[in-house]
Amino acid sequence: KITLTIDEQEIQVEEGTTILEAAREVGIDIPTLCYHPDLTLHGSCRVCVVENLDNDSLVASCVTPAADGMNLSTRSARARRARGRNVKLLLANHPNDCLGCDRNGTCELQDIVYKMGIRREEIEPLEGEKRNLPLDDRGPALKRDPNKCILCGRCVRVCEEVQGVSALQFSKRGFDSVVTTAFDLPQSEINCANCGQCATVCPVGAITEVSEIDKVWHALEDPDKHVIVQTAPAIQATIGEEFGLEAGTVVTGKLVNALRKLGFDRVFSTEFSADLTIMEEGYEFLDKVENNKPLPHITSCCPGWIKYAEHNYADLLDNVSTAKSPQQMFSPLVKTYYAEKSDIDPANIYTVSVMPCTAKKFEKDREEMVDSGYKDTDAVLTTRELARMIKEVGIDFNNLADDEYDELMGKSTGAGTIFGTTGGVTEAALRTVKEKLTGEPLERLNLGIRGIKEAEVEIGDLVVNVAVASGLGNAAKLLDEVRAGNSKYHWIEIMACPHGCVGGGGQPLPVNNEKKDKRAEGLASIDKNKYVRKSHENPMVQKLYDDFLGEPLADKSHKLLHTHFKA
Ligand code: HC1
Ligand code: SF4
Repeated sequence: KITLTIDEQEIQVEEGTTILEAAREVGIDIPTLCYHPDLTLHGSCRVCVVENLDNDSLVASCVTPAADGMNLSTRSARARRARGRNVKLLLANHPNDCLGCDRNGTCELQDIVYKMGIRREEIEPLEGEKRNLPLDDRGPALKRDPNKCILCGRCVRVCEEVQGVSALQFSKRGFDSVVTTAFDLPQSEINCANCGQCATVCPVGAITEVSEIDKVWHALEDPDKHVIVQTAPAIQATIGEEFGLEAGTVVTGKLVNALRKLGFDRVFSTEFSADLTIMEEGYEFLDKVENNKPLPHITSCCPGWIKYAEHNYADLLDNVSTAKSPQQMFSPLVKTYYAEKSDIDPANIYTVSVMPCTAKKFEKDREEMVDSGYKDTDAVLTTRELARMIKEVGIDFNNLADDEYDELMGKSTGAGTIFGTTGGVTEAALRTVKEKLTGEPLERLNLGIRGIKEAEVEIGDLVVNVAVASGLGNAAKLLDEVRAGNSKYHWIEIMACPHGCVGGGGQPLPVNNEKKDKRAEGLASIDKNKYVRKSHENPMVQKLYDDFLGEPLADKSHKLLHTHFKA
């Protein structure tokens, strides 16, 4: 341990601790912008400078290690002036159109300006030329406004270090510096996975999702449209954050009630089709095992991972399940099965999904996603977008009574719920596979929550080696082994976002790993408390097979629930 003094407070910290971490340990909050707890250090924005009283110097606290005997001030006039000046210089070159910005209210720059008490008249003398760069708003999932970018590099780092995609880089120098794509191409035309991790670390409104709020209002206001909504598993443990609740607070009933109040005609759950995915994918895996087909079997429910695979691991696409994601199984069933049962013309049905994910916006626009004879999913709202709609009409979310999902496609099991966290798909699948093969229940696997996890699962005489990766950088490690022919795994689950969907690109901001852990715990608690926890026991899924689909992997299931991927 070393001893140092910060703001006249003597503290002891482990060697190697930065000044910023040391200060935070004793509750001193130094502002930061380029710093992010889950990324490597950068030290470029200089918003975290403090004064070293020993040698009258200013140091960036996020990148400077604390040293024994140091005497620092975070609040000296010199430190405050320097931080203020650095923030004002950022503002002098910023559009400052907070009122029209997606991040109004969750912007880290706005928050710092508020806390520092910076006033407009202090910025005006510094103002010079502003950037006037074109927006990249072609989507389909993400849009970039380089004029709002403060060059903190957090998006560049997450894309390279965590995702291993490197779709974004710094380009040019000085005033002309920008974060951009290769050859300045729109994000839709490059190797971007659409996972939106860049949007989750952006401190300002420079990278956000393409909004579909207007489209959804339009459908809700159209008397001829029958508007159906499905909610992804992860939403119920995260949307509460938008209304001031702790991360991981389970608000399923309030979520359903809010959607009814917004005017959706039916409120269903994607967990229903997550259970259905387990039936289809579970049988697909059993078929591969029983008939000695090539393994590992690799999951397909994450569209960010699928896009990444199409760019980087096209040679392994035959190992990837042909099962569509639960979102894309759900929507064609609405326009066929539900339409038939309810005697509604599918041409008048409008399908919306609420997803933690930006890649789902991309997925719904894939040209093959029209198996119902119509565009299967019409609109995808992120958790953040839905929260905005709820706030816009003044619904008092926290005081809503609990409501229940609609029948037919609203019932789900605990297996469907845990899809929303890394490891959940695998555990859900093996619950069903093991019971089908042996009649025995599966012990809890607990394959979450961070990085790569593996397990040996005994199913009768079989030993199934499973591996789970979240974050595309982690996925690449497993896939390189498969490619080299030295992977021992029979089953691999991949989710593009670290932690899986609880850490999705459309989730409430700001976020960090601790919050994601809590969100995952929230989902696990739902599964634990559910009476039915295995997909094959979902009565509504059984009814769907009895009344409409026939058997898993049969003709109709194949047409509506399976797909192919492009190399
Ligand atoms: Fe997910 Fe999935 S779990 S991919 O994370 O398989 O988005 O929550 O809806 O489709 O069910 C996301 C979440 C979600 C699908 C399911
Ligand atoms: Fe979307 Fe979930 Fe995949 Fe992230 S992990 S890209 S939220 S499906």
